[in-house]
Amino acid sequence: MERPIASSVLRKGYEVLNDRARSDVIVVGAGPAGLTCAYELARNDVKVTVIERQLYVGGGMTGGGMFLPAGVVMEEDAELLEELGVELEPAEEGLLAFNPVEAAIKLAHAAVEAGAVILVGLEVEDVIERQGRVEGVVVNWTAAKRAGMHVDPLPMEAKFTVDATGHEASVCRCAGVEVKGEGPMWAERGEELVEKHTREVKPGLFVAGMAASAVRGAYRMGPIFGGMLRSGRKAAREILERL
Ligand code: 48H
Repeated sequence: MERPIASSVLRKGYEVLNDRARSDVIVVGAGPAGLTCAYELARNDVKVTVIERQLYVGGGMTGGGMFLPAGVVMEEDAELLEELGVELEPAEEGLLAFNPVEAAIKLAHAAVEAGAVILVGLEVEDVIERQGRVEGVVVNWTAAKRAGMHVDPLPMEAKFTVDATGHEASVCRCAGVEVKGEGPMWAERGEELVEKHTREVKPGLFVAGMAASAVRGAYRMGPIFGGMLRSGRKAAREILERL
């Protein structure tokens, strides 16, 4: 049985990667903003590929607040989590608490069910750029990068790319977009501004989630996630208008 196991994995794995050599949209980062963006795009029949360098999905949301198994959203931001069947419990001052692992898994499940493909263990190390327009990304195995091996990467083309890499805003940095870095914490303003700063930062490249805050030097907000969900949705909607 060993040969058919190897052969099936090689054939199927190659088929998936080869199919993803070109997507409508590449979302970099499977945190709450990236997964929401991918879900919104995929449910509108967009060919969307999520690239995540870790072997897990959920990004920083999975760790809740300081590893405690809880995150919060404001009541007015609960719609998507409710729609996905995430259990929400009334907490303090109009906040709802939830289990972050449950939320991350349900967001990823929704994105995959809608048709998005999530590739893990792949790190974006550069962008493809033609005449000032971002036309996809350059990826390598996270393991090869961490081992410090010099292995040439492969390109993956897309009509639009979304930087949802969180605090690092690493795709923006690769694309030469100025990243101011985050400001201090001011939760209410941070939650507002993350959506406002979600936009196309360079032709073909959108920024969403904490990366959008980092680009503009906006406030951080701690383990509250409504702004990330709204930001992911906003990026998806703006891209849908352009496709
Ligand atoms: C492939 C990459 C690369 C790369 C990074 O950090 P995230 O959860 O990002 P968001 O914006 O969806 O959510 C932010 C939220 O989790 C958070 O940190 C908050 C609210 N902080 C507030 C505060 O005050 O601190 O997810 C980003 C994902 C991660 O899974 C990374 O592994 C991944 O992107 N990633 N994947 N190639 N170059 N860089």
